[in-house]
Amino acid sequence: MAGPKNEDPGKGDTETGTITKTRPKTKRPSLYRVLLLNDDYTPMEFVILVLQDVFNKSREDAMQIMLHVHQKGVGECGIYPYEVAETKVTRVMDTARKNQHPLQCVMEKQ
Ligand code: TYC
Repeated sequence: MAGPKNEDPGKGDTETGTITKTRPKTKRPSLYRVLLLNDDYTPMEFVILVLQDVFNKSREDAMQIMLHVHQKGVGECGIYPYEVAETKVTRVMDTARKNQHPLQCVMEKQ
């Protein structure tokens, strides 16, 4: 065959064909769902106030979430980065214990 081969037409000597993409080295925080569990003893009004105070819900949203938990057994209060979720769970559990209610709040990785 006559003449030099051109295996990579249109590209210069330094082009390897490898695509490298630079990314900012930021990690997205994992998110956690904060859940409220139903029980037979915690007053509905207490749950509504907790949802307003800890989760910044409107009275209407708090009422809906409380009723959902009351009927279904469990319900979502919000989704947050780990430390925010942990703080909210602690606030709920602390205020429930201080008021001698058995209300339970848990978090789970989303
Ligand atoms: N089931 C409770 C009652 O009838 C109300 C309640 C709702 C309790 C939601 C806990 O997470 C809860 N008083």
